[in-house]
Amino acid sequence: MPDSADASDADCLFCRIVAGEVPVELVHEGDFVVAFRDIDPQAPTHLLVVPVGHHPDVAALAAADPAALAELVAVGRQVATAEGHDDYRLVFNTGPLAGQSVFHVHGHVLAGRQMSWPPG
Ligand code: DGP
Repeated sequence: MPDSADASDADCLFCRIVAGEVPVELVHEGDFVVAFRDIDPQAPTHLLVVPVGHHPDVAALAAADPAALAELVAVGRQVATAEGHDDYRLVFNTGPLAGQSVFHVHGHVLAGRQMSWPPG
């Protein structure tokens, strides 16, 4: 799987979403980060913040392009605030055991209900 800011994987669902090949409800579209509504929301607000470049997980993104990770975190806050939420959870599932199913890094922005801890 490619791991550079310029690489796009034809088999990667989120690369296809970034390319506009799979329809989603976009809430943010920038040069480096996009955000869209999760197809299976786990909270009243459930958005995914996704870098345009293909990186398999958040650690890979941090190593390859820390500025894009900083932008992704900033956009996470921006889209939560835009939906009226000062409080939100930003989650990066990393690896199958942690619940990652799409191997193009994405932050889940969850808000609008009381969150419990520990997560399941
Ligand atoms: P994770 O399991 O952490 O890798 O999260 C992947 C998320 O992606 C999951 O919450 C569901 C979401 N998802 C999967 N396919 C699609 C899709 O085609 N459209 C949208 N909007 N979300 C998707």
